Amino acid sequence: MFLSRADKPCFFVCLAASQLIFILLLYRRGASSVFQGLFGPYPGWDYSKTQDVYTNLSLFVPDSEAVRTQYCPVSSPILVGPLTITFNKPRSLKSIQLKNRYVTSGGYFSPRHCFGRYRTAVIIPHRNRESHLRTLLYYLHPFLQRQQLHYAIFVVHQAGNATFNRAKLLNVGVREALRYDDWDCIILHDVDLVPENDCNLYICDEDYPKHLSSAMDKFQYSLPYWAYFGGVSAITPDQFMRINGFPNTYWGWGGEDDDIAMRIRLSGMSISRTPLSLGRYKMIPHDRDSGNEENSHRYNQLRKARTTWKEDGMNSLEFRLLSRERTQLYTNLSVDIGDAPEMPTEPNRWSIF
Ligand code: UD2
Ligand code: MN
Repeated sequence: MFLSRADKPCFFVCLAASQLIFILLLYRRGASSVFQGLFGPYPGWDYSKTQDVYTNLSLFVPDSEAVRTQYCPVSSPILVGPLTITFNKPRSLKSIQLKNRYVTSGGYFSPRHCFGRYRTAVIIPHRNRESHLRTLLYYLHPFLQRQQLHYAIFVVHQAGNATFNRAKLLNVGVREALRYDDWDCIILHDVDLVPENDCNLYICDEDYPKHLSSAMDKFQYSLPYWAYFGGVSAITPDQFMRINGFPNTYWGWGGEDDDIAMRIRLSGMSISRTPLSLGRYKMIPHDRDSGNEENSHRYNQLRKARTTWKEDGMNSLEFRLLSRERTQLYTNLSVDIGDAPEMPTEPNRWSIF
């Protein structure tokens, strides 16, 4: 039966055409997005039933005599899955501190009844987003504690009114964070993105940089395009050095995330990605900030990224650290990263990025 059908040339044409369409879809939308599109959402998570991120957090409190003798389990016993996230309540630093009694100066936490298996630094680029920062801290501290990580939160604050430069701030954050501890994993985190599922672990993939915010509400919980790398990602110090860190030269909004995605491929790695069912985030709604206007040079910069990535990055990073301050919920690094240079206006050529 099969043999006789396969003999017909039309069978092979149809087979080839369907394979071509499938490959095109994978290329354009990303594998997880295509599978989800074809087969519906991955089973397992019901986001209509959510829990408070502080539920049972007190289970982490040991009796005072308890001594840590062993590593925490690979899988934390008190993860709850989908979380209730709301942005309508303002949060004060004081109230967040009261709810996170075991977070120590500088935004550090270590599980108290076992040794954290993973050491994770979270780096947040920041300017003029204090209320977003408080909301993120309110959700992120208990989220990370539930995962039994040894962690710290670093906020890299761009001082002054020069054009914002997210990628350069992240470079500063990584360089400075590595002075504090021997981190296994560095999480690069937009200030306005809140994870919706505590099983989305803030640990790194051994082989490749990992994109954690694969499904955001602002993109209807799907990837906007195949190589997308914005939002929240996880990278080991080694992987970060392999790509020479991030570009320092993207001033203003846009392009830097695509440059990073390109560096990852140019250095022989790929992007690993949290499945869409797990990598869900809510973004606190906001307008474009003044001082972070669209970077009109980004397409031209991206066209040259193939040649510039080796000389623009950690090996060319210059900044002036103005202060290091250990507040109760995070380490604040205030930094002068300079100003955008005058750039010649070149005609913008279309690019796939
Ligand atoms: C998208 C990406 C982001 C980045 C950006 C382009 C998402 C969810 N995120 O963010 O990762 O690639 O596009 O540059 O798609 N920030 C401040 N103060 C400012 C300006 C920016 O703190 O004045 C920080 C803050 O951490 C913010 C991040 O930079 O979350 C990205 O800026 P955005 O939120 O204004 O841009 P958005 O949402 O388009
Ligand atoms: Mn945003």
